[in-house]
Amino acid sequence: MTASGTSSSSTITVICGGVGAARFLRSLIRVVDPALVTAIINVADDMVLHGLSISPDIDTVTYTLADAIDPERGWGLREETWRAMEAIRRYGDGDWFSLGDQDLATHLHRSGRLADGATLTEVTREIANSWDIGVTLLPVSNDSISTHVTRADSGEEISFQEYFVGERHGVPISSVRFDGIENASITEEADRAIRTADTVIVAPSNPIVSIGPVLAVPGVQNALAASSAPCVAISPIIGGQALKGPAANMLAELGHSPTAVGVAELWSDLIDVLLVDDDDASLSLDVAATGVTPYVTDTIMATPERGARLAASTLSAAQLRIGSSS
Ligand code: FO1
Repeated sequence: MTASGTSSSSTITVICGGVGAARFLRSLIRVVDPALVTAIINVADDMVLHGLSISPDIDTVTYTLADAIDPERGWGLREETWRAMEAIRRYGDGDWFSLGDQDLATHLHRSGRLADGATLTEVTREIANSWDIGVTLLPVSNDSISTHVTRADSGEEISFQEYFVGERHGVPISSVRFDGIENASITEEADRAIRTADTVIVAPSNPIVSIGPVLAVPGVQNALAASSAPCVAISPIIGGQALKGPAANMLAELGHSPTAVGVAELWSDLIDVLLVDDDDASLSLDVAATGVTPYVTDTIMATPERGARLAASTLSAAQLRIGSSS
């Protein structure tokens, strides 16, 4: 057994979006062997632009674990150049979504392999291996799913990236739809990783547009229901705010409480324990009232040491469920 109470060979499956999940995974592999960790990653942010297949959450996780991510932006590669984007303006093509010169190589490789008939799972494995990522990275589905949101002001439906990047997530929304989800299915690899994990963790990612589409993929709920592993989540909302991105606004706009309590309410059928930041300790009783066990700790991964402590706390929190059910 390790200091956190988990066996040194326990497998961990983490349900992931982009930046928050990537930072959590980076912290997790400071305290456990990366070979024991599988990340099931959202694909509903994916899009085709300039004919290229772009998978932002998969790439954010890959580049972060490779220590190649641009630390300020939280997406794309560090020491990036943008000459291709400057050149493409010549043709009047949109440059609202920036693809760095080195990052383009990833999209070119992925697009070529998909066109050759490879699955997104296969290409993701190839890219992760090339970057020497010890964690197993799995898209939740090989099928095309794309998040769309309805603008509350005009009623117009726009793609997630138009909302997130084009509008800088500054417009209120009234609904979210995952286009293609009905015909999508969980991959065999993701299904197995959820069913056989010793611990399932829901990363501190946007509950609506990052974790939401993963949980909505047909087969994911069945896999989670079939798992006897403890399921622990980390609240991405602290003091009514997300550390990065529109999660708090989206929760409020869609009628949920933009707090750790709102997150517990959303996932009360799924998770056993919710890690709640020290700042939100006063919400513990309300979290407990949803049927989810609150675990109050420092959830801000501002330094590698704090991240590692959060990862260790998450594994300790999983033992709470095991302890209470045995
Ligand atoms: N985010 C931006 O805010 N602006 C961009 O131009 C942008 C380009 C981009 C290119 C590749 C990639 O993998 C991610 C990119 N992101 C960009 C981030 C991304 O759109 C979002 O962070 C996620 O989809 C939300 O999780």
